[in-house]
Amino acid sequence: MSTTLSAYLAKIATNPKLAVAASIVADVAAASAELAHVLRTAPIAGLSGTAGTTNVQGEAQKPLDIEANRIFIERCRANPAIAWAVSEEEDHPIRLAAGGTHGLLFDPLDGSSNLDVNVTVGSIFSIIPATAEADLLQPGSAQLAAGFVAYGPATSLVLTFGETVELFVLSGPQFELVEAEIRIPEDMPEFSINTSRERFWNAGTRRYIGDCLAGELGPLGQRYNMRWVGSMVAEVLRILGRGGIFLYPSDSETAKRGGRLRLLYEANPMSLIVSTAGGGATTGQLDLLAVPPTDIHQRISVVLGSRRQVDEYVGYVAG
Ligand code: FDP
Repeated sequence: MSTTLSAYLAKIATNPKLAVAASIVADVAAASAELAHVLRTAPIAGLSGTAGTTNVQGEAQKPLDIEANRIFIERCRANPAIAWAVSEEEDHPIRLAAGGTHGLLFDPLDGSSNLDVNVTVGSIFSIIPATAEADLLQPGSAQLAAGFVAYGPATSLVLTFGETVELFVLSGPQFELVEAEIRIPEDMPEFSINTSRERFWNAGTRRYIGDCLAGELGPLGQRYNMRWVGSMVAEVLRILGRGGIFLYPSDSETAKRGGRLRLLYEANPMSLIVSTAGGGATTGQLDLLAVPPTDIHQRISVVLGSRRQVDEYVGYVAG
């Protein structure tokens, strides 16, 4: 018999430390189910192209970025436990319930440059204990739950409360459990990096990818395959299913901003998921989950995937 997300969350909620986080996950899942429908019909509804506005990151917003953000925030407002919402699309944290105890940090629509070509996009979220605004700046190890939704051929929800990682798929109005206790396979020689940035890479990244490309004739002794969807949710979903390594390291062009990907609502939730599934997540130097944030929109170097490959990469960066 299948397990619904609601039944799964009801079980999680019997742990008093996670009961509130479970209720927030239910709201995120409802927002995602609504967004999945909006995405499927967006070209018919005229929600394509760009909106003519930019977000705090200076990136062009699309009508769907704005709509996804609206859907998420509307759901957040309905939950009295959410004191703060942080969104990629909002310059500042949004103050929600006065008596709230938790923060929800999210990227409502990640990989949105893929929208025009009908390739997988996603939502990424992180739930932390937070009453005061300053509580939003906690390292990833403080997360109570994290997850992402990939809107692809199926709408997949990957979820962790820090003990195990589960995969749910949207079926009609509800998510159903498809795979429990996911472990990242170790033996997939597959890397994922935007190689058009090679001239900006640091020496360690250059040597590591060079050795991947050398295949069975190089020091890594294996023939590597490459994948780059340009949508982090799709890359992480693939790694959870078959292993490999994903890299968006800080490079000479992005270094002044800290990197490309956002720490609080991209790197941290993905790192909790990957680490809980037995993988590794690093900046190259530091465990990603240990990085103390200084800004809600902080960017960071991200390398994650199968433990052995991530450890290998760290060795290359260390020289
Ligand atoms: P996007 O800007 O389209 O939202 O979050 C940033 C992100 O997508 C990731 O999903 C993706 O992995 C990366 O940027 C794609 O970067 P490139 O533009 O360098 O391909």
